[in-house]
Amino acid sequence: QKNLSILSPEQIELGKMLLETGQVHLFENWPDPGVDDDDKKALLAQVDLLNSSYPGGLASYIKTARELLADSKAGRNPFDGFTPSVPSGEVLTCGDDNFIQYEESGVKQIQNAAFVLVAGGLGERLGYKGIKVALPMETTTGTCFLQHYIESILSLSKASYKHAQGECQRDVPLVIMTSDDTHGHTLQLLESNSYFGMKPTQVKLLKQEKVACLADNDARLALDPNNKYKIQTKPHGHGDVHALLYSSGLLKEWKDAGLRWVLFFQDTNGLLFKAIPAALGVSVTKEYHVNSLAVPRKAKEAIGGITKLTHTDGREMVINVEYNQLDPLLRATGHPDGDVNCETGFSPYPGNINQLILELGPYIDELSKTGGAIKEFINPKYKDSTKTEFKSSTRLECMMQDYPKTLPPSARVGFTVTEIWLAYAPVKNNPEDAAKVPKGNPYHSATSGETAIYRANSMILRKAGVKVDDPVTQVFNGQEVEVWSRVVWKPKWAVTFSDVKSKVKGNNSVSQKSTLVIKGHNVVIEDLKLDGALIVDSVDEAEVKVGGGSVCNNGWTIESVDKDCVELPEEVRIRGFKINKKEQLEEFYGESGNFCLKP
Ligand code: UGB
Repeated sequence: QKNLSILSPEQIELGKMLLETGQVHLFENWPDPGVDDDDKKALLAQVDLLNSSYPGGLASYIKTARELLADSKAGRNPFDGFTPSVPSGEVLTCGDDNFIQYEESGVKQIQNAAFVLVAGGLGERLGYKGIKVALPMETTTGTCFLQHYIESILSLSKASYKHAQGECQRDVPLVIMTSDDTHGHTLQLLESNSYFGMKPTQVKLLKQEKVACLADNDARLALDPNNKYKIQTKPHGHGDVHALLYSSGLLKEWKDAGLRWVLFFQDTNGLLFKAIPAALGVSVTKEYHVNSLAVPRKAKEAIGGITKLTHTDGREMVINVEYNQLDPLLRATGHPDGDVNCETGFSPYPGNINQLILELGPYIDELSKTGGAIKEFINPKYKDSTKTEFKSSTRLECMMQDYPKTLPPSARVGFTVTEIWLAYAPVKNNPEDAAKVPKGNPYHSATSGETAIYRANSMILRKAGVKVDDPVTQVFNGQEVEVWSRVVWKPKWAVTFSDVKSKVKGNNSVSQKSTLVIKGHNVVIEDLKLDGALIVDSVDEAEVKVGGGSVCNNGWTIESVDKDCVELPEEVRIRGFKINKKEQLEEFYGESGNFCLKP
């Protein structure tokens, strides 16, 4: 009461709301006016931010938190009444006719699409200090994830324009969701690299805010132990992306501009864009409102499983069930062994890789009802079995793949499974944790993320008719990986399997020790025998034919490094190897015309 005089009418309203929602402790022990006034105002400014950045405001946050905390204390299962079963979806095999057709229809639609990268996570599990999108995707060229993503979008849109036939060619939008942890560095990375070739107006950064922490089962907001005028906050999860897109007005803008699809993707999966065109083709063909990209998943692997859930009351949904919930759900519903591999060597539940394709119209309709709020969950760590106290404060969390949970039964929700080697190699785990992953399960480390790029590109070349040697097995940072020829190409060379197929001709071979880097747009490889390192670059106007002979040199070797060697950059240490560039044939064609690189 005494302090009302120092607060604005808006702040007084916020204060009332807090008192009505059981948050009196926030104001207890406030000194008289004149003491700490700026701190008191700062607390209410923080409350204002927490209130305005949450759909429904803080009162709604506290109400939901109380309900979920009560459920958690009572041990109530969020899947009560639901029986899981294996859903059916579209299964794609890279390079077959079906895949090529889907790719073609997907590429046509790219210019009607907007891309959304969720990159607010700091990557605690990876233990890397910088932002993850700045990490090199592979160290042969040193291209970082963000550069690869942007160049892929630019090349896909260029390929899409070819089908536009006189329609206007629009700049495909890219939204990046950041957080306080990643915003500044992401902007700096973009600005210092001229947005990697995108127009700055094409890229929008939306920053997610953290949410208030909760101190106890009554959902009392937790104060910072070192500052009684500050509420503790923590990330709310990638599910925030829906509310942010909605409140930014971008969805409406896109709809008015005639866009039809929104594609969501994560920060460190260097393979993803190899599967995007075909997956979008599936959305177009099957008219899916929601299409999740998935890969075969090893039982208990730390990615969610796509599951069909059928309720006793008849409700049905196809939804991601997180890996820590799938096993108990299966055990509780007549599968005593829980989450186990079937005869294929994989879990029958496809693994969610959080690449979602949403049809914009139905997405806006749904968000107009929900404001983008996503079903949340809470995961308090209790001090003991009485579940009365927490070890540390907790908060509500939400996941972007839970979007379909509120959809009506009429919504067309499907998924598309494709090979792991083609679509999924995230960089999430630090070397120590990766080395502990059970044999046969993916490491999801910087080591496996990079070697997966070489494997995928080599396998694609093989499918396109190139003779690529078998890989050798090597151990880096305690992880056994296949080392294939280091084949890397820029998206401007190829963004689809058909692109690759049309640019490799005749009899080509690549030995295991080789490195092949293709940077130019119109480069055709024909009758090339490669046993060493070859790097070809050109301006877009040049037509270059490479081949008709052998390239043989000492090449670029892949060499182990000690992960604890502090002199080495962190991005090298976390993969456990470096590329030693000994000898190469490197050519750049800087003007228009036809050229032949005949070794
Ligand atoms: N992210 C944000 O942008 N904001 C946040 O608050 C948190 C994260 P993680 P997670 O593909 O392997 C997901 O931490 O959440 C971004 C799926 O839930 O890497 O443990 C962050 O920057 C799971 O079903 O993953 O697991 C990153 O880009 C499975 O699909 C992205 O969100 C798993 O990913 C994911 O964050 C996977």
